[in-house]
Amino acid sequence: MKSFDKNSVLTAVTTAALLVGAIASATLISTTVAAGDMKSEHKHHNMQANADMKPMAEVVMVDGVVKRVIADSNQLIVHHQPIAAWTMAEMQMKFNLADGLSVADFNEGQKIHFKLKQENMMKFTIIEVLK
Ligand SMILES: [Cu+2]
Repeated sequence: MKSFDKNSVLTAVTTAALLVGAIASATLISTTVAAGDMKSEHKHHNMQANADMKPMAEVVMVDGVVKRVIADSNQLIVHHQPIAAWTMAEMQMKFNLADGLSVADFNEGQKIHFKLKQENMMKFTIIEVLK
């Protein structure tokens, strides 16, 4: 009866152990990222090559009502409807206006249907308004 070659058995065991280790690390990393808040949105994008999670949309269509116009910083306080793609409930938030959009064109109480872009560090910018 032919016995196992001890070296190849050892190699196989070592390889298996390394594989398990690599998978465990990968799992740990994705769990850590997923547990982070929305600030890690861009990390999700960078990791999407080997991740099976759905990448978060950067630009979404949103409905909302202008609650306040902040002329000094060209920003709007908007009460927006739920944003499913970002798992965000309806709420009031401060949004920046992209170049070409001016607070002068908005009024408190105005209903808007707009394209909202999310950038890293929770920066939200209205990039287009479709009335
Ligand atoms: Cu929000």
